[in-house]
Amino acid sequence: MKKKYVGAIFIILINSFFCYNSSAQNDKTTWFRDAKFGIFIHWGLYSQIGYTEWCQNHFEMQADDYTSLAKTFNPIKYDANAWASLVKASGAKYCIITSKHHEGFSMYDTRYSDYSIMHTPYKKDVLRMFAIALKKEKINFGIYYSVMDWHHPDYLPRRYFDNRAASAANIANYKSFFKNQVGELIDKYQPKLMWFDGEWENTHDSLETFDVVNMMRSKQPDILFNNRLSRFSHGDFRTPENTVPATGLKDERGRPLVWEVCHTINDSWGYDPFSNEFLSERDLIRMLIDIVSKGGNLLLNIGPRPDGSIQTEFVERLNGMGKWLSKNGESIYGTDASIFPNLPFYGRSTTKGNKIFLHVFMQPKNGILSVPMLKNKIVKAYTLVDLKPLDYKIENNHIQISLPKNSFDVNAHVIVIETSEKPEIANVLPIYPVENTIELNCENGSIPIENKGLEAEQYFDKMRIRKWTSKQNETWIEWKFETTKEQIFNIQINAANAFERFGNAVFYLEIDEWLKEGQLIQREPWSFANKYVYEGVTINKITLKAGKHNIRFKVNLKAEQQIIFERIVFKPVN
Ligand code: H79
Repeated sequence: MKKKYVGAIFIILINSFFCYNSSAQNDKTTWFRDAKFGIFIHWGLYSQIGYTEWCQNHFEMQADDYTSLAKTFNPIKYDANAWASLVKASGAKYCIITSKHHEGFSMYDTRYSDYSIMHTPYKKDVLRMFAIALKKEKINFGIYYSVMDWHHPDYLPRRYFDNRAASAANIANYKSFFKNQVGELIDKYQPKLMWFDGEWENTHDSLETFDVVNMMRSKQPDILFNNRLSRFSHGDFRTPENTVPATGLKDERGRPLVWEVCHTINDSWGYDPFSNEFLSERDLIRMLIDIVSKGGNLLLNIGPRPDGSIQTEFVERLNGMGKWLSKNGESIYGTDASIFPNLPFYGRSTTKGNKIFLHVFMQPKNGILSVPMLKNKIVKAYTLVDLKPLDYKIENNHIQISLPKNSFDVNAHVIVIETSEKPEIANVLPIYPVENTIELNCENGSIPIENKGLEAEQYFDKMRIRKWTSKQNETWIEWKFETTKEQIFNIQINAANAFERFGNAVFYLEIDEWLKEGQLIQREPWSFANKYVYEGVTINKITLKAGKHNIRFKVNLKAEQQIIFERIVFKPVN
C-alpha cells in the first residue's frame, strides 16, 4: 500500500518534470522557436529500394535478407558540403538527419553494432561528415533515432511476418543498446536536438524513459528532444506529422506549447522515384507561413538518392523557399504567432516587437488591404521587400492599406504595419456601410476553432469552402459587423450542391435572431459546370436595423451530400 503511494508521487513528479519542459517559456528552446524552419533528411538502406523508408515492412522482408542491402550501399556522389550549402540556401536554420530508422541500420560509426555504414563499400561516417559541414554553415544539427528496430535480435515486438522466434529475444539487451547508442550519438556529434520516432510499441517504461532523459541531459544540459521517446514523455516539443494543426497547440492551462510540423514534399520520407506529386514552391512557402503564424516550426523533409545525390524537384523547391526567405525572412524568423483570430483577406500574419507582418496570399481586387483595427497608434505601413511606404486610412473600424498595383509576390506578399508600442487588436467590430453591397465571404468570415475540418481554401482566384459534408453539420461560418443605419436588402447566397445525386441540400441562414431555412437544389447529371457557376439562392426584402450583427451560415446535410460555399451578398434595396 505504502509502496504504491510512493510510486504515485514519483509518477506525478516525473510528469510535472516533463510537462514543465514542454511549455514555451523555457529558455533552452529559444533558438528552436526562433528558427522556425528546419530540413529533415531521411537516408538509409531503404533509399536503395526506393519505395519509402517502410519498404522492409511493406515487402515483408526478413531481417537477414534486408541486411544484404548493406553490401551495396555506396553513395559515391555524397558531398556533405553540398548538402549543407543546400540546407543553408533553403533558409532553414537547423537540420535533422536519420542516424537509425526503423530498419535498424546505423548511418554512423557505432561501437555497438556491425550493421552500420562502416560495413558497407563506402566505409565512411556520413553523419560525421554532415555534422562538420553543417557546423561550417552555422546550421544547428539534430539527430533522428528510431526507438523501434526491425533488425536488432533483442527488439520486441517482432513484425508480424518476422520468422525469428520472439522467445529468443531479450528486450533488456535492446534497451541498453538503445541507451548506449543515444549516448554515443551525443558524445560523438554533440547534436542540439534528438528527434526520436517509432515509440508507439511502448518499448520503455516511465523509469527507463526518465533514465534516458537524465543521461542525455547529463551529457548535454541544453539538449532538446521531441515527444516521441516514449509515451511517458512530452519532450521539449510536439510533432504533428504531415498535418498542420488548425490553431497553435496549447497546454491544459492555455499556454502555448512548442511544436514542429514535420512534412514531406512528395508522399514519402525516404527516396521514392515513383512518388511524383510534389507540393509546389508556393505551397511550401505558404505552409511555412501558416505554421509560423500559429506559433510553430516546419521541419521539411527530403529523401536523398542512395548514391548521395538529391533530386532536382527537392533542390529547386528548397532554393525557391530560400529565395523568398532571403527577402522576407524578417517576417518569419524570431516572430510570434498572429494576434488576429482571423483576417479579412486571404493570408496570414506574424508579429515581432512593434511590427505586424501581413502575408498576403491573394491580391485584393479593389487594391485595398483591410486589416482589423488595432488599439495602438500606427507609425507607418510599408512593403517589406523594398520598404516603400504605403498609404493607409482608418475607415469604418478598419485599417485600409492601399497596395501597389504591380509587383505582387504570388508566393506571399509581405506588408508591415509598425505601431507605437506592442500591437494589440482593438475590441471593435468592422462597420459596413449600408449604401454599398455587403459581401460576406470566406475571407471576412470566421469558422469556429472546433470546426470538424471545415476549411476555406483558395480555388483559382476565390476563397471557397469546397467540401462541406454532414460531418460538419454542427459548425458554421459567421460574420460579425456593425451598421449605422437601418436598410432593406435583397440577399443572394452563392453556394451549390456538389453532387448530381443525393437530393436537395438544406442550409440555414441566421441573421441575428432571425432564422431562414433554404435549399440548394440537386443538379442535373450533365451540368457539372454549375458547380462552379453560382446563380445563387435569393431571399428578398430583409431589413437590417442599425447596430451589431451576427450572421451565420450552417447546413443540415444527409450522409452523402456535400456543398460548396462561396459567399453571401447583401444588396441594398432603394
Ligand atoms: O520517419 C517518418 C516515418 O517513417 C515515421 N515518422 C516520419 C518522420 C513514421 N513511422 N510510422 N509512422 C510514422 C506512423 C505509422 C504509420 C503506420 Fe503505416 C500505419 C504504420 C503502419 C500503418 C504508414 C503506412 C507506414 C506504413 C504504412
